[in-house]
Amino acid sequence: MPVQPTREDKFSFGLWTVGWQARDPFGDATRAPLDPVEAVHKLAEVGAYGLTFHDDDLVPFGSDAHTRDGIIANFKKALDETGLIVPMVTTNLFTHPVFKDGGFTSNDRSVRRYSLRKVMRQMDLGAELGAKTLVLWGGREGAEYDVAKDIRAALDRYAEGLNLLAQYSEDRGYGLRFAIEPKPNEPRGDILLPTAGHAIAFVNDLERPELFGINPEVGHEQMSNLNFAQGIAQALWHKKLFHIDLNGQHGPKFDQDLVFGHGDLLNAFALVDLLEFGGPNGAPAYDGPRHFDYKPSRTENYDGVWESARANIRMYLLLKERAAAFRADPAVQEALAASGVAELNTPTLNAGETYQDLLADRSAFEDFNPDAAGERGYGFVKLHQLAIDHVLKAN
Ligand SMILES: [Mn+2]
Repeated sequence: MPVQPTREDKFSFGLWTVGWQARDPFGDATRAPLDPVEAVHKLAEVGAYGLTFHDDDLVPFGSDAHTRDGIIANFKKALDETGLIVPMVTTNLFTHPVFKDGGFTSNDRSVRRYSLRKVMRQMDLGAELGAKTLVLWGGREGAEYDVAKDIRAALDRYAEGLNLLAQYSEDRGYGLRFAIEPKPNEPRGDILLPTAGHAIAFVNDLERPELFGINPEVGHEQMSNLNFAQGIAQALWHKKLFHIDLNGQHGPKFDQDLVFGHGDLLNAFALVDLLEFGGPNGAPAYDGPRHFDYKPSRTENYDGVWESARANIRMYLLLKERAAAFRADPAVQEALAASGVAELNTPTLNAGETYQDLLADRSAFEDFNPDAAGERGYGFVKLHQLAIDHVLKAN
């Protein structure tokens, strides 16, 4: 199956994904460190258009200024040679012991001030490299013990920090958009802003809500047993889908970070169908990076790492092709009509109709026959089977 990625597909990878050395809580690294310059060249080869990174992915924590400048210069050279861009950057506020109780929401005020400075420094670098989005994954912003964290105070400090960063971006002319990445737990026992819904509600109460959206990750929502495609649809409805992390997960358990589509395949199909064809008249509903945030399994050597990077792209493009075939199939269009899917777009009231008009409409209630309407079969199972037939290319 020819599935050749192009730059227009906007596939991007985190440097921490392919660069993950596969150290886990039970075992040592199984792979040698990856030089960021090599990562740039390999990702260009596999068909990515972009590379993203935490500050410490590129420049090891604690490097002196001279070392930092050298690493950044080499990295920029590799970007120039390959044409890869940096659409998004993010900040590591979780690895060093100083962040053990969080960054923006640590009980220790000095840690909170240090965290803001660390993010501002990464914003400077991101803006210099042309990044449009700053992702904030607050993996340490949370608690294990309810009595040890004042959640409302923590949310005050979270908001205080984000408001400051937005002001900084605007004053410096960086024009960054900020995307919160929700996750329910891991590494903290419970993490603040655990789901897409929590994060959307939170960012709408910030000083500049228009600058803030979310960066939902497939596995993170599925760890909470939520329907990812449905959550993305809601994020789109709120105009808050600023970025997306694609990967795979098998339901509520530890964060598996599998290749995209290697978990819940049918939900991945629904997601790609939504992103690519869910806009007006079948246009894409999202035009940002298709960003893979996965971890090449610990069993893989570097050949397997690049194979798994390719697998993410292949899965996405195969599902896009399958969704296009699903949409184009006359039998599907017939089944969609029989199921009344498009009927939901018709407003429940007529144009200009008031509740007085509704009360006066006897056909809506007095003369309505709920028993007859209750006999309708919606044909959803047939429609869903047609979708699966297309995923399996069985039609
Ligand atoms: Mn994850």
